[in-house]
Amino acid sequence: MNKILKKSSTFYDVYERRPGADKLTTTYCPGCGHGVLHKLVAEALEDFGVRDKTIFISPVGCSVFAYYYFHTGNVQVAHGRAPAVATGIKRAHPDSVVISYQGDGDLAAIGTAEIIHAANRGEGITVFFVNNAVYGMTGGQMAPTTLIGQKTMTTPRGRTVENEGFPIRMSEVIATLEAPVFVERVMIGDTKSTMHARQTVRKALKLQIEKNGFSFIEVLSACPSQLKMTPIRSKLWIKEVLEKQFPVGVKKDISDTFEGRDFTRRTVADSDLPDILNLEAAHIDLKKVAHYQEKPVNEEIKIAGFGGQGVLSLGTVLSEMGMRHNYEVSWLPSYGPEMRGGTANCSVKISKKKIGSPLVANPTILIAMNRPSLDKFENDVISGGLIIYDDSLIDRKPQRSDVNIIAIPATKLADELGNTKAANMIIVGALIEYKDIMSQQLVLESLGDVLKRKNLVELNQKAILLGAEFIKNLNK
Ligand SMILES: Cc1ncc(C[n+]2csc(CCOP(=O)(O)OP(=O)(O)O)c2C)c(N)n1
Ligand code: SF4
Repeated sequence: MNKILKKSSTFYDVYERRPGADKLTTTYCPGCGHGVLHKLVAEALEDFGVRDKTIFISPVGCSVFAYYYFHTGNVQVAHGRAPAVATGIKRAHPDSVVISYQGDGDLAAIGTAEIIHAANRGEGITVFFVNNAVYGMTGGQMAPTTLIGQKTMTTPRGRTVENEGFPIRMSEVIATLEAPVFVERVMIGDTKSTMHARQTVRKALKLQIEKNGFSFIEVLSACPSQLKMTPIRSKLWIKEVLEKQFPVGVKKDISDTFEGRDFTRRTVADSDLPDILNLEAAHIDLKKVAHYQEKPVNEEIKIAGFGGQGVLSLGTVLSEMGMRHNYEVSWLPSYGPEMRGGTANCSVKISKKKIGSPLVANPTILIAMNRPSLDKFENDVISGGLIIYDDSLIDRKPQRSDVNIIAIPATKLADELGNTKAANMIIVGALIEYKDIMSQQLVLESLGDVLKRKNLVELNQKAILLGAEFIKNLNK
């Protein structure tokens, strides 16, 4: 066993999380730049006394197992997503030190959008971008930073501009943005360049600790295994070849004038919540709804029609009213190309039981406000369910014989009332009269709290009464 001369306390003494018998060495190949950069970061975290408030984020790539080694908070994330996760963590824990540690496949290919936007927002995080010109973990495929002419597994004859475009200089790209505070490219090559990288790592971390500045450190790093070179040769290659394409140096530094940024969350005082959430309006008066508390209500409702028929607001009114009756509710709109002309629909659940998913695949109640909706959803209704359809617009009867069917000329009745748009509330009135799952009185009283356009409250109250009247007449 090799003797370890000095190991930063930021690393675990024994890598218990590493599977297998070997708990003392890392998973990195000999000569890999990741190991050296890990040491520089670990040492800085120890010296700055921030190990216990550091959260290290490792996405997919050879460094995905950083959590075996770093005795910090660790989050492993999906490929390319580290800056997005770092954003969330930093915003939730503004006093923590958040490190997004990414490879070139991760940051400059699958995760390009995440890094650009995190940088552009100036998140208070430190990004270490390991550029080894290749995908290490998966066996040496071309990365966005692979050099022209470089042979990789996916460019066996060498990368060409015509086929794969130019290598992307990420530091230069990030430096063009306004928000980043410090952007530098360094390399882990000879001792001198590694010692300079050490200073840069420290500067970047300090900038986060003291001012919450966004910094981006690109590290030219060796991947001897995939470059098919010895460790020594691969370090020379960084200096002699890789650096020609990716010149080291500071690309942007406004750390002196940057005053710092406060990521502390703005919180809302408890006393303001009722007002913000309009809780008074949503207050449940259990006395008024006592009759409904004993009923085993469990309705899954699909409401469908043309965009513009008030399909979504029909669903909103039902779910808002459901809440006022102490039911569990969910409301899920379906926006799609069909919003313009074809069928729009929404799913509403109203239940005494907790709701797992808001999706309604097999409705207990289908409200069809146009023919395409009836055609599309009729067969989904459960046996014994209910179909309510607007027979002033739909020119066919439902075919099902195992469900209850109510034909209501909602649009015609609404026209007679003076506003076609009230057809949806006529259906609400009919539904609650037929199913007796809500108090008509309470629905009428609460309508003003739910509807956005207050001048329509009276009209809609009349529509609800009209729908109920229609059902009563059916039963006579
Ligand atoms: C969504 C997704 N796509 C692809 C992969 C396969 N994959 C694993 S690591 C990797 C590339 C890693 O390369 P890089 O980010 O350069 O890190 P390195 O291994 O060189 O340190 C890829 C494509 C994956 N794990 N997840
Ligand atoms: S494959 Fe390359 S990047 Fe991955 S551990 Fe080995 S040397 Fe490092």
